[in-house]
Amino acid sequence: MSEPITLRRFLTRYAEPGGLDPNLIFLIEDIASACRVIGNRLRNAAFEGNHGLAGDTNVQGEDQKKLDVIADEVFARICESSPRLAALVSEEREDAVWLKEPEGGDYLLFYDPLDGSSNIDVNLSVGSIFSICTVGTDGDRDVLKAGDAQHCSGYAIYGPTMMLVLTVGSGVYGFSCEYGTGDFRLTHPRMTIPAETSEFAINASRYRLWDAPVRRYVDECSAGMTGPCGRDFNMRWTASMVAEVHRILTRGGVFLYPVDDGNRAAGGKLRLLYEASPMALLVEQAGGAATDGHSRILDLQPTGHHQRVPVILGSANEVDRIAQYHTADAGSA
Ligand code: P6P
Repeated sequence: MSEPITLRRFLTRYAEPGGLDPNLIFLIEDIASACRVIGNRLRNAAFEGNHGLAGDTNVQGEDQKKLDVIADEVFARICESSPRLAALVSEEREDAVWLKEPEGGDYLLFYDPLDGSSNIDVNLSVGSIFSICTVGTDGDRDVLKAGDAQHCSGYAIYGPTMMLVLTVGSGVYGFSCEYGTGDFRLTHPRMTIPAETSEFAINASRYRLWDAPVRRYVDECSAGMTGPCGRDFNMRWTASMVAEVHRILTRGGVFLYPVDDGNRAAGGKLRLLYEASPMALLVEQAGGAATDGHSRILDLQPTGHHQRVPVILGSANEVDRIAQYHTADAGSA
């Protein structure tokens, strides 16, 4: 029987012809270790008194869950010793945390330590999202990197099975955490998103706030066989972007968190650097598409660490159809 492909074996032998930079391998392994620890802390939360609120708000003005703080500290503690890691940019921290004087080729780690944490206390899936870019030149402290500059992105999903899903630029690979050994073993090679789908994910309670193109799209999906789509659609909403993206990578679908009358002043809800960009890279690497309704997310030039953007991603034909509705709407303005 052929040897199982562990994360280490994948990174050192299969990820890229000629092998990845060993320092990138160290960093990805450290991220995997951090996610393994976070998974354990989630499982033991009830015994450790770690459910509920931390009693503070984060830089986003959101109530921090105890496990938001713990997950952020785990990421920082485990990853900060990675040899060529120069800085951390976390959803939970105002500013970048510089670990060393930046040198060209050093790595920058962007992460949302615990995405969807409102699901924790009700025992539903949550995740961690990460993205890795590099420092341009010695002394360069610019962390506002466009999505196309990412070397690696991925997520851990803490669900019935804990998985690590990542890309290093040549496809999307899913590793399941083996209970007992804690090994991440390749179980989902080359995850792909079909161009067509009949499943969409959006928080439908915001219907009254949406712009016309989004309402048009959702109305047509809801009309099913009786409408212009000529087929019935299903809807999902899990309140965790990681879970939505994982479902889409596994069986297709489209996820929308558009700008609306409730979040327009903030630019949307989801953050570009450590949510939208890493997920957009995964989705494109799997053959899908990711836009803000008009532009490709990976082309967007960030203007701030915690900048928010609209996100529409998943099966390419559906993302394209929604973009066409936005263009038609803009043309009629
Ligand atoms: P809503 C979680 O808070 C998150 O940032 C994403 O993971 C998720 O897709 C979305 O917000 C859920 O938003 O409107 O259901 O609270």
